[in-house]
Order: sequence, then structure tokens, then C-alpha cells
Amino acid sequence: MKHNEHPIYVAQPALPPLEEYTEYLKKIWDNKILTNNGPFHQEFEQALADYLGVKYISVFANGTLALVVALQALRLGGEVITSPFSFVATTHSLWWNNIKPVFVDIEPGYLNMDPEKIEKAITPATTAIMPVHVYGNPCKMNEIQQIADRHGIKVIYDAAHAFGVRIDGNSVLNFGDLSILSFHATKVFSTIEGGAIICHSQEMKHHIDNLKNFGFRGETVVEEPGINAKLNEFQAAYGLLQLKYVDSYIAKRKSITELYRSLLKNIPGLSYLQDCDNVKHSYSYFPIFLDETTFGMNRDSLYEKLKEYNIYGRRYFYPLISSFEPYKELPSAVYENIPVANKFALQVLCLPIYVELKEEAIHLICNIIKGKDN
Ligand code: T4K
Repeated sequence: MKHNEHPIYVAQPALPPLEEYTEYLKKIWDNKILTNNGPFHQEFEQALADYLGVKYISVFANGTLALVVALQALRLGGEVITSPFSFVATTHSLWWNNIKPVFVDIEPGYLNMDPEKIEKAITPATTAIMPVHVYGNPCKMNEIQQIADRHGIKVIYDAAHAFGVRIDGNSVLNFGDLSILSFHATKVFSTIEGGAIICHSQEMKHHIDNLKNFGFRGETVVEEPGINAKLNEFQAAYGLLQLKYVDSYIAKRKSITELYRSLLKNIPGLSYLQDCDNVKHSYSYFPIFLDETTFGMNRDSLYEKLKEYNIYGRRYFYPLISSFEPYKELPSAVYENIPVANKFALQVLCLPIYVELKEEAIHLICNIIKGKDN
């Protein structure tokens, strides 16, 4: 049984029933509004705000543009403190705004930015902190906010992984000045490509809505140099349909997570993250961490071994953003500044997790990990 017939990827989109989507398509065909704040777009924003428990949301063509525009919306410049342990889009959004990224290390518990390391990275040029809720686990938001308030700087959360995540019943998206989401095909909730900015006032939502639509306010007035980052009607309709099913998706992902945890418990040198206290999770990823000496195999060997079975885990987030060409010469990219991030980047392997992942596949993956594959 060396080779699994169908490839098992780290992610697979959960598609809603096609017949239901065609009903939406018929409406689009009838009214011929394909994009530019059409009826599905408006309905989607309202339905999303209600589902997520947030007041103001503006949907975007993707999460990366949402990040870029979030920084524009606050007119940030100078330096922004961020995490190297993320998808490269987080730091790219700073570069696109001509902002200097300053990397701060992560904490070993949930691999989010370590609040204790933030303050010493603040300089007179610092304008904001941009932490990431990695794998959907909430950052230490109260501590981060206190630091930001002390220094009069903004907080923008990259919440790309944190769709539907709540802490003490409150959406994590209600923290900070702005948060962004990604609705990419590989995410818990998807509009194929897509994203959003969550803000806390009607005025800011107007501003963000203008920025994603070339800066237009009305038909003839351009107030600011905006961009085109709109979500079209096909994607908004797809999103509306996804909202009907997302709770069942999350429930399925939770049961997959629990099965992984039970099959992989008590393996020397292998660890995984537990649920956080008082948090409703959406189980976006299932990362495991391998300590080579105790586990007896390094992460890359396991990654390759799984590939032999047609199983494709992913090393999110390796390499660290700070080691990529555009950022590796930054003073904050040096190893000594981010040792925890460097350590976990070498240990992490995200195992497949998606709605249609079969139990047998999970057993197979865990048996391979345990060396019981022969
Ligand atoms: N901030 C954070 C923290 C993020 O993680 C991301 C994106 C962003 C910002 C930016 O948001 P977006 O601009 O993307 O909305 C994937 C995703 O493309 C990316 O959205 C995501 N994070 C990142 C963590 O993962 P890749 O390059 O690893 O994707 P890819 O195409 O290799 O897909 C992984 C596997 O999923 C494939 O091996 C097969 C499967 N797959 C993929 C697609 C696209 C499918 O089965 N069907 C599909 O349609 O980046």
C-alpha cells in the first residue's frame, strides 16, 4: 500500500451544492449586475457581519488586497511591527505601502507575536503593530492593545485564519483598529478568492469602501487614490451559500482535529496545539511539531515520506518571511532576534484537514507518522 491512489492535499475547498449555486447564477443572469457593489455583494456583507458578530465589514477581492488597503486606510508609514511566522502576504502588504517591516519573535505557546518582545522593537518611526492570529489561535490581544495605547500606535490584525473565531463569545475581529480575513479556496470559509476588512465605525467603512473602488464617492467625485479590490457578484453569491454550510464545515473540521489529537497523543517528540481556554475555534489548520532528537526523524523526512504515499502536508510557515530575499537583510531578520520563530519553522508540518477528508485517510496519515506503515 505504498501509494495512495488519489492525492491528499493539505487543504481542499468545500463546495456548496451546485444546484443551489445555479439558482444564484440565474439571478445574476437575469439582472446582469456582475460586480460593483451589486445586490449579492450588499446582502453578503450584511450576512457576514451578522454571522461573525461584527458591526462593519467590507469584502475584498482577496486577503492580500485587504491587508494593503487596511494599511492605506490608516495612512500608515514608517515602521510596522509584524510576525515573521506567517504567510508572505502579511509582510508584502507593508512593502506595498512603503513601510519598513520590523520582525518580532513569537511565543512558543501558540506561535503568535510575543507581546513581551514588542516594546523593545518600538522606535519613534513605529506607526502600528500587525500581529497574525496564526492557525486561528487568538493573539494576546489585551496585552498588545495596552502596548499600542501606551505608544499611540495602531493595531491591525491579520486574521486570515480566524474566520468565526470567538473569545469569551466575542469575535476576535472586534479587537484592534482593523482586522483582515482571507476567503481563499483553501480557507475554512471561502469565496474562491476573497477577503475582508473589519472596522468599527460607519465612517471608516465608507473610507475603506471608497478605497477599494478607485476612491470614488458617488459618480463624479474621486476623494482619494483608491484601487480596484472589489469582490464580484459570483463570489458574493458563492459566499452567501457558503454561510449556510459553514457551521457544518467547522463541526467536521473539529472532529478531524479531535481524531488527529487522539491518534497522535503521547508520541515522544511530536506535539500539537490544544484548544485555547474560552475560545470557539474554527480549526483552520492542524499543525504538528517534531523534535528531531526525540521523535527520531526530522520534519522534512516525514514530509517526504508522506509524499511517497501521495499525501501532501505543508510546512506552513517555513521558510520564515524574514528569510525571503526582499526581507532577509533587515536588521530584525537576524536569527538572534527571532529564535523561537526559527525553531518552529523547522519543526512544523501542517497535516491535511478538510471537510471531505476520510477517517481512513486520517488513520493512514497517523500510521505513517507512527512508523506503522509497513
Ligand atoms: N495572511 C495570512 C496569514 C495568510 O495565510 C494568507 C493566505 C494571506 C494573508 C493572504 O490571503 P489571500 O490573498 O490568499 O486571500 C495558500 C493560499 O493560497 C493562501 O490563501 C494562504 N494564506 C496560504 C497559507 O496557503 P499556497 O501557495 O500554499 O496554496 P496552494 O495553491 O499550494 O494550495 C494548497 C493545497 O490546497 C494544494 O496543494 C491543493 C489544494 N487546493 C488548492 C486550491 C487553490 C485545492 O484542492 N483546490 C484549490 O482550488 O497558499
